[in-house]
Amino acid sequence: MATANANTKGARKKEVKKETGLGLTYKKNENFGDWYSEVVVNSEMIEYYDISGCYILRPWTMTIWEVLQTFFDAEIKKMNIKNAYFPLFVTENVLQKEKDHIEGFAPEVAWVTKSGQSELEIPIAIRPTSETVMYPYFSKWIRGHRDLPLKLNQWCNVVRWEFSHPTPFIRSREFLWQEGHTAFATQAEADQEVLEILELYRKIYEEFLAIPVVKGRKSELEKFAGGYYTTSVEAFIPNTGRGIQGATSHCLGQNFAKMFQINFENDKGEKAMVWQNSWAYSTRTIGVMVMVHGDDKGLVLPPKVASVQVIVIPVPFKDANTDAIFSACSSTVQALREAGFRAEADLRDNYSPGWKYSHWEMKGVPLRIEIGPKDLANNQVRVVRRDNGAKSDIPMGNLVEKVKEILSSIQECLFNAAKQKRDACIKVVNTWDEFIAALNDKKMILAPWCDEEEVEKDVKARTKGELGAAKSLCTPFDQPRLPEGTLCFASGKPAKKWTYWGRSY
Ligand code: 87F
Repeated sequence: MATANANTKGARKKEVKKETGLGLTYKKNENFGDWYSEVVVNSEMIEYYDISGCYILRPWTMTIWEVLQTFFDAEIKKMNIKNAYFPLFVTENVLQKEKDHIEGFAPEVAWVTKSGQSELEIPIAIRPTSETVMYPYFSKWIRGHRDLPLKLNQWCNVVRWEFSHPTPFIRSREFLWQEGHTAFATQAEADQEVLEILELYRKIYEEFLAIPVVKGRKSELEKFAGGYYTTSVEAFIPNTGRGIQGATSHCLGQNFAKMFQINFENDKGEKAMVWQNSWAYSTRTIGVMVMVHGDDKGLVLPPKVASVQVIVIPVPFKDANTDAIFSACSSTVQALREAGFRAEADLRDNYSPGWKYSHWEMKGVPLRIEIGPKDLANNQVRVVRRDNGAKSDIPMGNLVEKVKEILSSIQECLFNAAKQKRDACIKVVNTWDEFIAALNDKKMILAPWCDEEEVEKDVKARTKGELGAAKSLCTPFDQPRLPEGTLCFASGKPAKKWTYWGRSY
């Protein structure tokens, strides 16, 4: 009986999907990979393209990117960082200048070898990152200490010809990012900027995308090989049990200054080398947001980044006054827009209210307002939250105030829910056996570590397998107390620090 019932329910659900094109085939907890692909396409964020690893970013995506861009761009301008734009192409000669560090990356570099039918005399690379593009000009532009600091940022695309499984936003062959490149007279100034930028990245994740992150330092093995030290914000995807590097802020030290001869005359008249940083966040941020907040109805957008924060839907009923309902919807949108919200009405007459509910739920709009005859008569609107489905009626007179309250509550609830889930995935371990058990249990593992490169290599080797090896994610700045005599979980030597470990993207 129960089975038959479930079957009819299933059949009905499929029918609805066929009729309306709405609803997801996959469940987040059952088939995460397919669920993710379905969500990014059905929510109209992404369209697949006929080159593997390349995706069309549709307006629903780009408006999110623009919100993050507007915030970050204003913040770095306050820090007196200027925007510039350098070319997409780089010659082999210049790219090879960085050969020590480019070595590992070389297979990912894409080349232009032809124009029309004729071979180029020298092939030209497409930037995978812009150190080699920019730093020859840093060398030219920096002469004396008065030319410092030089602080540039560019908003651009980069190409990395990945061979591992491509995933929209998370691992694509072309992506959008900002890359900041700065040069200072002293290490102290560089050190300070690394942390200031990292704090902006934390804000992007926690305050805009409602995703908890850990700030910390990368191990020697995981840092940018060309740099001096790397800091990052690390997020976690509970469904896959994988950590994900959210953004990085590097102190490059004087390595590139040596390579590219970026020298200056200091205030004592001596020749000195600059200290450099580089830092970036990319459209990957958006993928992490989809993975963390999405549910079986589709995308869930935090209000602060949602292209549409409030969708207003008319609910006409039989012989009720349809015109009055539609005009109430329009004036509601107008009032919300005047108050600074991103609001829209869906007044299309070829879709039912029910279809519209599902459609905007799929697209993750944080708040839905329904206006029907009863609401009109009572001078109120019905509001429904996307995050928890909670419904309430609010008097028209309190509209703006209430919507403001509810949106900030949604923003807060999304962060708290994500944090609770993430925290439930954190496992503190002390021994190798506990480590392996936690790894199999898809945890983000905090373990005491001796901080030796060979030991990290050994951890990788010992955990190699189908799901990929475990590696260090970061050493959190916020360190729990390390009792004296604590031993490394992997080597048994004295531990120096607590470090996060896990599988990762
Ligand atoms: C792929 C191909 C060639 C990463 C690559 O993180 C070179 C590279 O240098 C490469 N993938 N990297 C490291 C990028 C380091 C650094 N660049 C500026 C950043 C922040 C922005």
